[in-house]
Amino acid sequence: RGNLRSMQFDAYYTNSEINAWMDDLAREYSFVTPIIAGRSFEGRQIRGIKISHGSRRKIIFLEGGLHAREWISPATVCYITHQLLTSRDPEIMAAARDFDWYIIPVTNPDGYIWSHDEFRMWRKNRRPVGQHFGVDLNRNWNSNWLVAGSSIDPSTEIYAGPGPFSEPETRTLSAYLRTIGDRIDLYLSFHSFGQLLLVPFGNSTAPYANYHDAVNIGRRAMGALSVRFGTQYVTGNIVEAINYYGTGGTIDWIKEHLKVPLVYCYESRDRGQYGFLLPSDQILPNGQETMDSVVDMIHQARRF
Ligand code: ING
Ligand code: ZN
Repeated sequence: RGNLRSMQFDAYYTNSEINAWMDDLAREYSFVTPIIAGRSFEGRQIRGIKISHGSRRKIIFLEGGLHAREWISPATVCYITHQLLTSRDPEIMAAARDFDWYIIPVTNPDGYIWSHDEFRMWRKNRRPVGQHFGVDLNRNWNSNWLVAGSSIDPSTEIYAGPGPFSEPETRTLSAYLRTIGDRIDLYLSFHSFGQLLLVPFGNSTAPYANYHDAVNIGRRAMGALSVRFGTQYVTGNIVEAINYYGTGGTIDWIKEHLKVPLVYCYESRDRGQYGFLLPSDQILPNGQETMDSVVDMIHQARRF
C-alpha cells in the first residue's frame, strides 16, 4: 500500500502511505514536484505536490486534512490528484495542463497520525495547552479571530488558540500561501461532513464583491456533482448553510487577505449516517462526484 500502482481508493491511507505515494508521483512524472508548505507543531513537514506543465500559470490550490478525523478529506484530495495524472478524459487532461496545481492532502499531519494511531475522533492539532491538547486549526487563522463560533477554552473542539496564527501549521501555511497568493484562481478546502459547499464568511451573510457569482458557480458545480449518483449538496456561506458561526477559518483568511476570486470549503459525504466514520467503500464514489464538480467549476471559472 501507498505506492503508485496500489493506490486503489478502497481504503483510507495513513500519513506515511500518502507521503510514499507522493514520492512515487514525483519520481514517475517529470511535471510533478514535491512541495513543503509548512511544518507542524511536532516538527513534521506539511508536504504536498505541485503539478505544473508550464511556468507561473494560474493556480488551483487543494487543501485537505486540516481536521484530523475527517479522513475522507485527504482521500478526496488524493483521488483528484490521481485523476489529474491518469485520466484520459479531455476536460480533466486540459484542467491538469492549463493550471499549476498545488496539492496538500494532509495539512495537519500530527492530528491525522493521532487519529489513526490513538484516537479516531481527534479534530485539532496536538499542541499541549495546560491539561489539554490541541488548537482548532480552522479557528486559528487571522481573519475575525475569536469573533464567533470559537472558544478561548482549550478543552473545547473549537479552541482558537492563544492568538491568531499561534500554531505553526496555520502560520507556516499562510506564509507559504502569501508567496503565491496573487496567482491563485481557485482555492478548495476539504472537510467533512454534511454535503455542503461553503463560501466565505463565517460570521456574516453580508454579500461581498463576487459573492453571488461564487454562490452561482458553486450551485451549478453541485448540480454537476449530483449527476453521477444523485448526491445532493447545499451551497451557501457557513451561516446560511450550516446555521452556525465560525470565524478564523481558512477560507475566510484566503478570501480576506489573498483576495482569491473563488474560495470554497467542501463538507463531503455524508449527511450524518456515518459522519466522520464514512465507510471506505464510499471513497471512490465520493471522489468521482467531487471530481465532476471540480471539472465543472473550472469550466465555469475559465469564462469568469
Ligand atoms: N466544519 C467546519 C468547521 O470548522 C467551517 C465548517 C468552515 C467553519 C469554514 C468555519 C469556516 O467547523 C467541519 N466539519 O470541520
Ligand atoms: Zn473540518
